[in-house]
Amino acid sequence: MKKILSDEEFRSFQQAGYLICRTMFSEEETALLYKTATDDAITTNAMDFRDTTGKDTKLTLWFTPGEDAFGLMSRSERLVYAVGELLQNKPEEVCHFHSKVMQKQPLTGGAWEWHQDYGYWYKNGFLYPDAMISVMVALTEATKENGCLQVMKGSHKMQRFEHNFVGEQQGADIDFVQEAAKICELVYCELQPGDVLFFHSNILHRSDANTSGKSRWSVISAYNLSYNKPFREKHLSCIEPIRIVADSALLAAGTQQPVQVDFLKKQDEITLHVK
Ligand SMILES: O=C(O)CCC(=O)C(=O)O
Repeated sequence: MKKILSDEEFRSFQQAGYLICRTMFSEEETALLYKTATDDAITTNAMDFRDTTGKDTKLTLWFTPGEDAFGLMSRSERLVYAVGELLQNKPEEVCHFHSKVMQKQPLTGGAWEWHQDYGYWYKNGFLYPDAMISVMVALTEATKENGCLQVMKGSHKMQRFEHNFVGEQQGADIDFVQEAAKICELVYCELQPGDVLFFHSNILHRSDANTSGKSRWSVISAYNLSYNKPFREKHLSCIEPIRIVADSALLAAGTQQPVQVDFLKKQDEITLHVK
């Protein structure tokens, strides 16, 4: 079977809880994804999430991957196979929980508090954190200045911490975060367009507000293994194996397919804890 990641990359992910793969998407593919991020369907379904200082980040989230550029990206062999390798399972068992476009606007884009994705997803009734992973594809450059993702290296080996609302977001219990910070190295995951960041569902991560004049846009797909059946989640994409497509499908389809997907509405997010 096709192998996407080296043994060294696999080991690095197991130890650190994250992995950066440079230029997984070409310039042409990234331009196409960026154009799709500006599609009316994405922008009109964007929700604002306020940080504690009143700054907003825009987030558009959907569950079932479609035939549009984002659907073909998250269903591509390169991502689904890589996820299968990191979660130590067959690509046929990999399911798509949700994807989201994150837009941090110049100067006004807000911060995200320290959290674990499984801190949210636990509340949807998923039992196995090791069966879940997030994959960020950079659509613009992500730097310290424009609020790139920060991770606490190795923190995925710790437990799930309690998460509570901090403004409109949920943050991990600050006492645990402070203790974890004494032990774990803080890493700024700076990315170029087309780079991909894989991160474990239990790794502590956050991002700063965008204080620069440059936007920071990315798309994050969250994956789950089919055996990890949540008992409080109404969207079924997370347990339906992905219809994998060839890597070439993205460029072949271009922008022909409209983005017609099951977008999340803000009220649902608050009750369903899916972010
Ligand atoms: O994009 C960001 O800055 C934060 C994203 C994040 O924390 C998440 O999706 O869990």
